[in-house]
Amino acid sequence: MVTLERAALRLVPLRLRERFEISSGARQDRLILLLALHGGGEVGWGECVAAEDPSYSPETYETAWHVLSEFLIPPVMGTPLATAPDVLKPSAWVRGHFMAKAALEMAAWDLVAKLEGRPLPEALGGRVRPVEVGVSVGLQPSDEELVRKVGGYLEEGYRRIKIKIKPGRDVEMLSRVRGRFPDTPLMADANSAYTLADAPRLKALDSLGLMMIEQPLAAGDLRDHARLQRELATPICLDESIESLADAAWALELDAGRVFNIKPGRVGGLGSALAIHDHCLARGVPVWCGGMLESGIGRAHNVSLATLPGFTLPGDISASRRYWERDLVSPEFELSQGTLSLPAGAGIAVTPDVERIEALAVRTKELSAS
Ligand code: OSB
Ligand code: MG
Repeated sequence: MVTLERAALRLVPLRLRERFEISSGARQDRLILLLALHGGGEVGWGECVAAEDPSYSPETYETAWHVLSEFLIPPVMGTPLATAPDVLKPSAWVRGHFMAKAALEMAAWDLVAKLEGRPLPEALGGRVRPVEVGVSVGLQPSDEELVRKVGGYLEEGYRRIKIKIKPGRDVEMLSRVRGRFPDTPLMADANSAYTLADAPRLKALDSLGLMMIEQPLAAGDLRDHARLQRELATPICLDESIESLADAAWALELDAGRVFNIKPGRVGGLGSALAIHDHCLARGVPVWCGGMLESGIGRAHNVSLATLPGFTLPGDISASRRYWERDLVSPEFELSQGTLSLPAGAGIAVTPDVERIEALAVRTKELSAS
C-alpha cells in the first residue's frame, strides 16, 4: 500500500531523427507528455502516447493534459493504492481517453514495482528476458529509398520489417521490396487508408507472403474487416480498432482480425493490455507490442509488456537511436542481435534524465492532495 503524494506533468518537445510519414500524414516534431507519480519515497514514470493531432486516435496531448489534470489525477492524490490498476478506479466513470488513463496507470505500475523492488516484467507476471523486435518504416520519397532503408535496418539486426502503405503506394512498392528481400519477415500497415472497395488491390498483396496486413480499414468497422478477411489469405492485424478486451473478444468472434498489435497506451494501460494478452494466449491468437514513437520511458513499459509469453511476434519496439539523437533515459535502448532488454533494476529500470526533462519542458503542472 502506497499513498500517492504528488504528481508532476511535463510536456517535452523532442525532434525525431527522421520525419515519419504514414497514410494520414507526416511528423518530425513530437510533444511528449510525461507523468511522474511520487509516493513512499519513490517516483513512478508514465508516458502518454497521445499525438499532436487527432488522426490516429481522437485524443491529443492537449486532451490528455486536460483529462489527467482535471479528472484522473485529483481523486487519487493523498489516497492509498493497493495495486497499480486501482489508480483508475475513482475515474472509472470517465468515458474514453484511454491514452490519458494509460499514462497514469503505467506510472502507478512503475511506482508499485519500484516500492516492491521488482522489475516491471515480473510485476506484470512475466520474467525479465530479451525481446525480439522489429522496426516500422514510414512512407519514403521513392521505392529505391525504401529498399535502401529496409536493407539498413536488416543489417542492424531487426527481426521483422513493417512498411507503411497507402493507396497508390502499396502493391508495386511492396513487390519491389519483396523482390530484393525474398525471405525477410515483412508486413504492411495502412492506418485505415482503405475501404472495402479496395479489396481487389489488397488481395493482390496475398502473393507477397506478408506476415499480416495491419489496420487496412476504418477503426470502427469490424464488419468490413471481417468481410475483407474472408477474401484475404494474409492475416489481418488490428491496431486502431482495439481499445479494450471487449473490442478484441468481439473482433475474434467476428474473425475481423487474426493478430493484434497491443499498445498499452491505446487500450487504457498495462492492466487492459494484460487482459487482452491473456484472452489471446488462451485462444492461440498471436499478439505483438506496438509503439507510438515514444521516448525511452514509454519504450521501457513496452519492452516490459513484451516479455509476457503471448508476445510471440517481434514488435514495433526499436532502439533509441532509431528515433532520437538523444533519448530521455539512461541507459538508452540498444539493439543486440535483434533484441532489446531492460537493464537490471526495479520498475522500468531505466533512469529518466530529470535534469534534461526539466530543461526541455515547455509546460509543467504539479498536483497534490489539497
Ligand atoms: O500504426 O503502429 C502505428 C506510429 C505512430 C502512430 C501509429 C503507428 C506508429 C508506428 C510506429 O507504426 C511504431 C514505433 O513506435 O516504432
Ligand atoms: Mg498501426
